[in-house]
Amino acid sequence: MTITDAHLYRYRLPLTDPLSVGERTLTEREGLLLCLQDSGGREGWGEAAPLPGFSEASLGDVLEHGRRLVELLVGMEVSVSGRNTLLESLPEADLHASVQFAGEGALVELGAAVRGISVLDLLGGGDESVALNALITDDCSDLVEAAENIRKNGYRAAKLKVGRRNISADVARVRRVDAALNGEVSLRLDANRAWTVEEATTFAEEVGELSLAYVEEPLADPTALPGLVEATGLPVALDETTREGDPGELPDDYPIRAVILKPTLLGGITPTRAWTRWAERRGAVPVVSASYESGVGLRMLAALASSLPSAPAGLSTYSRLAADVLLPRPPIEGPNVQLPDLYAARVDRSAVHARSTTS
Ligand code: OSB
Ligand code: MG
Repeated sequence: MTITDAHLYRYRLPLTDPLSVGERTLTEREGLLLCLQDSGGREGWGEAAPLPGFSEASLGDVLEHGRRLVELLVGMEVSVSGRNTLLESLPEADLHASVQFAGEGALVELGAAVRGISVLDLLGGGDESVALNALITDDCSDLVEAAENIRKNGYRAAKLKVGRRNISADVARVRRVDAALNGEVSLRLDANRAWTVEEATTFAEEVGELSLAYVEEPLADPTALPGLVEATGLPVALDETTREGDPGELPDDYPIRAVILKPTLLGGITPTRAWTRWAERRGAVPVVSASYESGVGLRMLAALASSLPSAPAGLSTYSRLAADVLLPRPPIEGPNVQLPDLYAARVDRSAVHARSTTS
């Protein structure tokens, strides 16, 4: 196929509640959409939504790289015979992570449209029903009630943030949630690197008899992770670590249960697949997760999760958006999402603003 046209659009969506990210509080989510077209008028959309506090690039930086990508792609001849040839045709341009995700996502959507197959089939196939993780947010006033609802609704996994209180308060919260989940829902924790080795050791000893799925990034000093695991047996997952280097830079015997993969922050489908292969070799599961993308980014994440041996995906950030760029708004909620429902929606052009691609 030949890419005959490419356009960038900006969106700005209200959040249901103010969102604290790093040191900032957001009341709306902003990002860019990339639309690629072929000579037959078929379209593929991708999303570049840098997350303040997590992405180094600002929206302005991303717009600049988006324009560079558009210049590289327009007029390009792309073989759509397979996922690898398609993604390898994306020029090496040292783009910001979210722009790389937009480029890969749009190419995959366009390639699927040209071939007349689903995005999932282009990615290598998988189940059309994708299991999701439930998030127990910090403002859940009644943790037990929240956990019971998650169990009754049939979720397979739930996630609770820890590390924002003292250790004994976290231990008490985790015990209450774990009891309410009643062994029917696997419990994931995320400490976002809050703890010293001593704190993490105390935590691990206090919850030792619970069968936690994993604790994401327990340590402020991640180099102490192997020692912590050896001393306590705490099941751990990597998240922040994946954004600090390539998988090949970690020791072969790195003792982890899961790797949280956020393609918007990681740089798209290709590094997500590289981390997945690394995780599989260690018997660890990949967990594809969102970073507050709109429906365009989210449906690519859902399809990607299905195409990988991913444990229930972390897409619950979508519920924080009070509006979407897709119409009708897709049902990205509940214990499972159905990919055909997500791909039945179309980008609502009245909800996005065209950005000149020639500055
Ligand atoms: O700390 O894992 C994180 C979202 C964006 C950026 C970083 C993180 C998150 C979440 C989302 O925790 C919650 C989820 O995984 O569903
Ligand atoms: Mg995390």
